Amino acid sequence: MNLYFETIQQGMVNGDAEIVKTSTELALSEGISADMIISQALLPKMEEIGREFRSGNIFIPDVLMSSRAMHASLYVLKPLIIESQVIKKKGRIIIGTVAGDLHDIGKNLVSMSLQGDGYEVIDLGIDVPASAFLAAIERYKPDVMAMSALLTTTIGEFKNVIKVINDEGKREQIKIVIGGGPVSMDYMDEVGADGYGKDVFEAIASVNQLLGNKEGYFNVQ
Ligand code: B12
Repeated sequence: MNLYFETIQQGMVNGDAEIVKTSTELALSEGISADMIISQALLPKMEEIGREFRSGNIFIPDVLMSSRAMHASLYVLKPLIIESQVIKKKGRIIIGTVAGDLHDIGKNLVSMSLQGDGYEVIDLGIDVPASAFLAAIERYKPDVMAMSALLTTTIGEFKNVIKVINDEGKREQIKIVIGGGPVSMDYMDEVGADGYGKDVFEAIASVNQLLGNKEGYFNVQ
C-alpha cells in the first residue's frame, strides 16, 4: 500500500489528527487524488474501526478520536471534493438526527461517507423537528432525505416526519432513507421509508440504489 495511505491509516488508529492532516497534504502534493485518499485510505480504515467497535475490541472514545482524525483529512480534502464534477452528478442529500435525539456520531459518519462517495450533503444537525426537515426540502430540493435516530423513544419521529412531508404533498419529490441503532428493514417498511442502512456502507449502497447510481466506492451491487 502507498506509504502515505499507511501513515494516514495509522494516524486514524492512533487518533493523531495532525499526522493524518499532514500526510493527506503530502499525498495531494504528490499528485494523489482526493478520491483515492478517501476510497483507499480513509473509508476502508473507518470500516475496520467500525467492525472493531462492533466486536467490542475498541470503545467509543477510540471511535471518536479516529473520527476526529479522519475529519482532519476531510477538512483538507473538502474543497477538492466540492469542486469535483462527481458531486453535481450524483445528487443532493439532506441529513439530520430526529427531534428529541442528540446522538450524532453515526449520522456524521454517514454524512461524511456519502460526501466521500460523491454526494452533496447538507447536514441539519441534531434534534431536528419535522418542520425543519420540511423547510430544508423546500429550500434545498434534495434527491434524498436521510434521518438518524438512536433511541427507541425517538425512532417514532421518522413516521411523524414522513406524515408531515406527505401532508404537504412533498413525498413524491424525494427518497427517504433511515438508520440508527434500533432501526431495521422491517421498521423501514413500517414507517414508509424507501431505504435503510445498518452502517455507512449500507447507507451508501442504499442511496446509490435508490438514485440509480451504479458507480460509487461502496456500491455493493
Ligand atoms: C455515544 C452515546 C451517547 C452520547 C452521544 C454523543 C454524540 N455526540 O452522539 C451521549 C452521552 C450524549 C448519549 C446520551 C444518551 N444516550 Co446514548 N449512547 C451512546 C452510545 C454509547 C454510542 C452511540 C454511537 O455513537 N455509536 C457509534 C456510531 C458509529 O454508531 P451508530 O450511531 O449506530 O451509527 C451507525 C449506524 O446506526 C448507521 N446509521 C446511523 N445513522 C444513520 C442514518 C442513516 C440515514 C443511515 C442509512 C444509517 C445510519 O450508520 C452508522 C455508522 O455505521 C450508545 C451505545 C451503542 N453501543 O450504540 C448509547 C445509546 C444509544 N444511548 C442510550 C441512551 C438511553 C441515552 C440517554 C437517554 C441516556 C440518559 N439516560 O441520559 C441519552 C439520550 C440523549 C438524547 N436525548 O439523545 C441507549 C439507547 C437505548 C435505546 N434503545 O433507546 C444506548 C443504546 C446505550 C444503552 N445500551 O443503553 N449517548
